[in-house]
Amino acid sequence: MKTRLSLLSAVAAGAVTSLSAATGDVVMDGTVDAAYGAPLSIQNVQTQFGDSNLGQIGFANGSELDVAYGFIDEKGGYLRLFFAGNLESNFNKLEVFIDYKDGGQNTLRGDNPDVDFNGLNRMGAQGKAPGLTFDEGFFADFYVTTTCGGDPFSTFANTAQILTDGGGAGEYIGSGSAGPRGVLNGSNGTLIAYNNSNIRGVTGGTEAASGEGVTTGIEIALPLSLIADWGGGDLKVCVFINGGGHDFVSNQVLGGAGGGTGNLGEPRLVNFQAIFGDQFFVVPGLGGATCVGDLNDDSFVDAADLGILLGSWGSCPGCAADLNDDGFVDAADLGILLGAWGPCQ
Ligand SMILES: [Ca+2]
Ligand SMILES: [Ca+2]
Ligand SMILES: [Ca+2]
Ligand SMILES: [Ca+2]
Repeated sequence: MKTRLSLLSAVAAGAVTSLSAATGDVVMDGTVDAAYGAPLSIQNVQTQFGDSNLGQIGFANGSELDVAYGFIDEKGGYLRLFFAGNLESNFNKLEVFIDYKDGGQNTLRGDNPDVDFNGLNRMGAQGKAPGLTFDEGFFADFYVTTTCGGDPFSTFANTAQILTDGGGAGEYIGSGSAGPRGVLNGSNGTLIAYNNSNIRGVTGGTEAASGEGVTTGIEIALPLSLIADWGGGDLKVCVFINGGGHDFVSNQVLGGAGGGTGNLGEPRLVNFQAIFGDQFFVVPGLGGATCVGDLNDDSFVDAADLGILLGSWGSCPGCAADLNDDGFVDAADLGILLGAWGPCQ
């Protein structure tokens, strides 16, 4: 009996291994996989957008962002992101902004691609309203938004480039449902899986709290080909939950906005620089080869990097050569580069 049982479990284990290996050790199902590793950010405030208690993989009656995970899946060719929590099935929006290269927008412009009924531009500059502003040093380059609702339960998603000077490409990528059979298989290769069954995590309110321990939510696989010109460095991600018209920012942001923070409201007036801490988290890039001052990623800090730094001299917010992130490429950055001269350690 014992032999038969271990044979059976060996077969079962083999089946599971081959299944998950085919998708880079990650199963798209809205449940966090071991491959995601440790959390990159954990919610630190209760939700003011409802505390879901339905426990269904589709319908949810509240929205919260409890934990963020992410990694570069080189084998699968994806940037993988996982947001544990819930997205209320009333067409609330999960807004994901990625800063993965030089340039982009620190404050959202009003002339970005028209996606999701112009929802991206609903957050951008208009008239005297400046537009949603990210933390210092965060210059968004790409946008993913997903939403859910209806009966039967359905999910939808859009993506857009965020270019320094506006414009660019954006598109509606398709719809799906909940669980492993409902994966949204986007027209641009993006995969999105939902499991809305969490009834734990943070509760309703505005007090300090912890989203630790939640393992279900929204799972996104973004083809690396979509993040054009990514150089292999670290990626910053700002994620938050917004109202159904992209028109009312909740207090659910990662990195968390902190205890005592209520809903942030009008997106065009949201300024994450005015909120304590980083309202973004970092997904580590490839390898450990990136070192401070190695601007061309060849594992040496040398004349080639010096040339890049001198070529960016002056006011250059968001530039890679702005090594101390103060918006200027100047003698301070030159000093850092010279201090790191030689092979990366
Ligand atoms: Ca999964
Ligand atoms: Ca950028
Ligand atoms: Ca909860
Ligand atoms: Ca901040």
